Amino acid sequence: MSDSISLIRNTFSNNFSTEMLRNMGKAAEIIDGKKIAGEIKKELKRDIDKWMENNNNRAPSLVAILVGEDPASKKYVQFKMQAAKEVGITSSTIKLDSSVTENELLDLINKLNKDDKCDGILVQLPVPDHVSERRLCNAVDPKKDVDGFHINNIGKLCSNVDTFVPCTALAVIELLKRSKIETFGKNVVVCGRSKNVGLPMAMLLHSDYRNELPGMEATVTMCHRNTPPDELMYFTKRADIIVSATGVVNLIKADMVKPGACVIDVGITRIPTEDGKSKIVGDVDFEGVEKIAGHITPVPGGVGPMTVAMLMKNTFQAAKGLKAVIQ
Ligand code: NAD
Ligand code: L34
Repeated sequence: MSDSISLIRNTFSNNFSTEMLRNMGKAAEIIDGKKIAGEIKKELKRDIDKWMENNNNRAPSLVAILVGEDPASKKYVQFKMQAAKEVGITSSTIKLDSSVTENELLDLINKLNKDDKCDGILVQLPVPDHVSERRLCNAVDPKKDVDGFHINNIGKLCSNVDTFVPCTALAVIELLKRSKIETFGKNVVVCGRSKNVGLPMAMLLHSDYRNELPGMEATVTMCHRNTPPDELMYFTKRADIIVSATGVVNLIKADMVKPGACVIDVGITRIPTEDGKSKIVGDVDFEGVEKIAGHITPVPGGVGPMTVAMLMKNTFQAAKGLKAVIQ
C-alpha cells in the first residue's frame, strides 16, 4: 500500500478499500449518456427495420400529448419526436392549450386507445393544476402505456410482473449495465421517492436475480425531503452507488461521497447564468464530486438523453405487443 493511501486510511479510519482509496484524487470516469443513447438508438433502428422487413409490419407509432407552453416540456417532446424519427418510429404531438379540460383530455386518450395505428401514448408531465395527473395516466390503455405510469403498470412493477417500466428508471439501469457498474450486494442510495422516478428506480435496484427483473441485487436506501441532512450524509457516505433524483441543486457534495462510488445525477434544474442566459444543472456538485467518485453522469448529457432512448425502446415493445423491456 502506498504511503498516501495509508495516510488517507489512517486519517479517515474508515472501511474504504484500497481500490477506493487509489481512486482518490483521480477524476471520475464520465458516463456519457448522450453517446450510450446514440448506441441504443442505432441498435433499435436496426431491430425495427428488421422487424418491419421480416413481418411486413408498419412502423411502430408514438403519440405525445403536450398541454400548455412550458418550454422544458416542449423541448423534451421535441427530443422525443426527433429520436423517433432517428429509429424509424412514426410519431406525432398533439398540442393543446393549457385551458383544455380534463374531460377533453380523457376523451382524446380514449380515442387514441381505440386507434389501431397508435402503439404508444404519452402525456407529457406536468399537466396544469386543474387536471388530475393520476386520472390521465390511468386513462391510457396499459398496453400503450410507454411511460409506465398507469397504476396497473406501477403495481405490476412492484409485484415483479413483466410490464412497461418508467423510462428514467430504465435509463439509469441501462447506464449502469453498459458502464459495467456492479450492483450485486452493493449499497445504493436513491434520493427522491416520486412515483415516476425514485420509486421505480429503487424497485429495480433491489430486484432479486433469481426470479425478478432486472435482478440488480443491491441493498437500497430511499431518502427524501424529510431525511435529515446528517442522515442523508450517513447513508450516501456508505453508498457504492448514489442515484439522485430530487431537483435540489448541489444536494450531493464531495464530502458525502465514498471514494470510487458511482454517482448518477437524474436531477434537472434550470438556473440563470452571469451573461443573463440560463443553463441546466443536476443535483450533484459535479466539480467537487468528480474528484472523488469513480464514475459520474454529467448534466446535461447524462440520464436525459437516455430517458428519451428508453422511450423508443418501450414504444417498439408496445408495437410488438410484448410487455417488458428489461432483460
Ligand atoms: P418530484 O418533485 O416528484 O420529486 C422530488 C423528490 O425529491 C421527492 O421525492 C422529494 O421527497 C425528494 N427530495 C426533495 N428534497 C430532498 C432532499 N433535500 N433530500 C432528499 N430528497 C429530497 O420530482 P421527480 O419527477 O421525481 O424528478 C426529480 C428530478 O429529476 C427533477 O429535477 C426532474 O426535473 C428530474 N428528472 C429528470 C429526468 C431525466 O430524464 N433526466 C426525468 C424525470 C425527472
Ligand atoms: N410523461 N413526462 C412524461 N414522461 C417523461 O419521461 C417525462 N420526462 C420528465 C418530464 N416529464 C415527463 C422526461 O421525458 C423529464 N424528461 C426529460 C426528457 C429529456 C431530457 C431531460 C428530461 C433531455 O433530453 N435532457 C437533455 C437536454 C436538456 C436541455 O438541454 O434542457 C440532457 O442532456 O439532460
